[in-house]
Amino acid sequence: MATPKSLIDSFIDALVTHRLKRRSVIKFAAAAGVAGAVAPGLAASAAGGQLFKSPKSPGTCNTCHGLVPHAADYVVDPGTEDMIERAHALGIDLVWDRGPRCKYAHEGEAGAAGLCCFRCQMGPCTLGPPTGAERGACGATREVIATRDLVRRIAGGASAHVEHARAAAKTLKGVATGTIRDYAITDSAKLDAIYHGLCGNAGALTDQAKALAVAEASLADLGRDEGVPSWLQYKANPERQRTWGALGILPTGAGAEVCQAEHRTTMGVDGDMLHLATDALKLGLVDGYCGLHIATGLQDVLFGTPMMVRAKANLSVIDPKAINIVVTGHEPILSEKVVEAADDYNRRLPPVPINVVGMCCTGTEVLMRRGVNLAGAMVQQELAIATGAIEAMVVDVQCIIPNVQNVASQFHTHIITTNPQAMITGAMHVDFKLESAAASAQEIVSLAVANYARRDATKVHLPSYPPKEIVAGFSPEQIVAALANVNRVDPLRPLVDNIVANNIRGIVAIVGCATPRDSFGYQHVILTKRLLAQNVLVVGTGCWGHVAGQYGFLTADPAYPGVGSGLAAVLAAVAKANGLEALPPCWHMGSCVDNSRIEEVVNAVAAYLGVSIPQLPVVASAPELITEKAVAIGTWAVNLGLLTHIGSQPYISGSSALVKLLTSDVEGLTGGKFYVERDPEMAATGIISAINDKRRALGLSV
Ligand code: BF8
Repeated sequence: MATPKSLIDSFIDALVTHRLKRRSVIKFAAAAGVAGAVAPGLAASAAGGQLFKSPKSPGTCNTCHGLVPHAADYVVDPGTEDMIERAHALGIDLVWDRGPRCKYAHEGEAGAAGLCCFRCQMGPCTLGPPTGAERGACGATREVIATRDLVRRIAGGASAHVEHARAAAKTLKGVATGTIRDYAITDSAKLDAIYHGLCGNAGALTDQAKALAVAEASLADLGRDEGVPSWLQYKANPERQRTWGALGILPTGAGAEVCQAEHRTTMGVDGDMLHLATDALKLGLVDGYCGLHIATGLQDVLFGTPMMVRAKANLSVIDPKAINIVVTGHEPILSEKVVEAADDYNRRLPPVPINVVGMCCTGTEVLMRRGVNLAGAMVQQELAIATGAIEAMVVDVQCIIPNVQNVASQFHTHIITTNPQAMITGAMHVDFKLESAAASAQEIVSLAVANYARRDATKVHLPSYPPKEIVAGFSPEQIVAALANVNRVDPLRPLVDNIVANNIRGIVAIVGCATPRDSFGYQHVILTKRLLAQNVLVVGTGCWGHVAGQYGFLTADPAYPGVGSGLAAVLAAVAKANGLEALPPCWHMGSCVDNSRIEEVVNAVAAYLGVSIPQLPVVASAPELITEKAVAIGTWAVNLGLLTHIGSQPYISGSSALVKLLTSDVEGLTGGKFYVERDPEMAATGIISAINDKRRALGLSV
């Protein structure tokens, strides 16, 4: 017999099948008061996830699927909405449509709470409401099961950044030894700075010798079995290093730490929540200093340190009159060469030129250094293909959803994988080798050019909304250079003085993914807006940068719409000193590994004021986090001593003890803690309040 819930599901299905606009479905469900009964997958389809039940106390999965007021009606980028409608009209299901698929997570409320364990063949075990069990087959408690899985997620995220760092280090080593000839040392000054930071001042050496020493020191950090990573000693400020040492969380090499984490969390090894949680903190440091910093630093040496750059952002950067290549993933080692090969092709003035556009963090890397236009965030990959105008989507590693191949199979688009660690069933593969990088890039470009003949013009659909003009490239070097035009002798002074004077209330780093659980970019935009209005300087990285660009937060508008008067005046003064009409209200600092750049700024401000990082009016936020990498970065931020806001709990709410540890008690250890708040309006209030508290403690006005 049909239940009310199944009837509603059928109704929604019929509506979607008959191509009613998803917003109509959302509004109908909301008006009828049946939101909570809608099947989760279809709710995600209809509402981007906001039709789930209201947040409950820790221990229920709804803590990560709470109702966010007004999210359903919010349009960040009309072009994205247009393409979602278009994809649905073509019968293409998207990441917004599929939604979470764990039965126990959403009906029994255990999976999302971290209470499902797959660590051995006696299970799987589910604790909590679905089974009533409080211990697994081995006796593991809620605390142990939830913490073990959190450790594994952080280890997964850290390993992604470590492998990214390894690729950069191997490239630099090959350049230094001459085995890799398609890359070069582009930024000698940065190389020199890193060399002295890692290896000390060992006399005058050639760039090649310095590069070899830096590459080998970096690779040694990944492989070391004892001692602290040299990059941690180089980049982390002394107070933090002392704090971590006293806590016993200083890591050794990345390989050893990730391997130990896997070992500790396998069945029947570490059965103590606190002990496991210290491993989580340690892995956060592995992420920061064996992943993020190495990747950023060595990529700057190879490809240049970003400086201010103009570009455009949103799906409309895809050009229906050009051969379009999307580069997506994370490592610029590939995309830099693709951009070069496309430029070479275009220099021959072909009848149809190539238009390279970027997505995800690879897109951000080539935006920051080359001004390549941004097509969109990770969740928009399917939409880019649905334009019907993409000849090749070239992917390297991380955040490439496998469904891109399903969507591509409905068009002429080639999905081209390039990394032996990242294959996709049905996709083409070009074996990208560092030693023959230029040739591989040319092969990719040739595949795209040949594929243009297969484009079906009747399937091409681009949103009619023009791209946003953006300004990016805010490396610490660029920030200091811009401030130096205000005060050449003491460049940081204009920034610090304005913080002290409360023209800048504080700094918030908004980073990380864009979730498909809400309307695209909703939480990023609301949070950013509210903070700007309160004179908070917002810097950011990752998929936030795509949302920010598409909404207009990276547009240099001399009217500074929505920006508090104090912050607007500071931005205008810095712009004027640099001969610019305006600066963007938010400063885009790069890809997710470039969160390392944010630490550089925070360290500099702390040193200038003579205080520790936890004392600063600085907060980190990942309102829409998705990936394990984001969890690892968040843990690193807590280690730095920052209040770290996240918009959903990382599958730990089933253990109230672990929740208390990470959202409260850990502050007594590192000075930082997690703050979980799904509603961006509430999050903005909470973040401003925390900033004000820090200001008061420093004796500053609020
Ligand atoms: O590293 S922000 S969805 S693209 S994980 Fe991925 Fe998240 Fe986007 Fe870059 Ni970061």
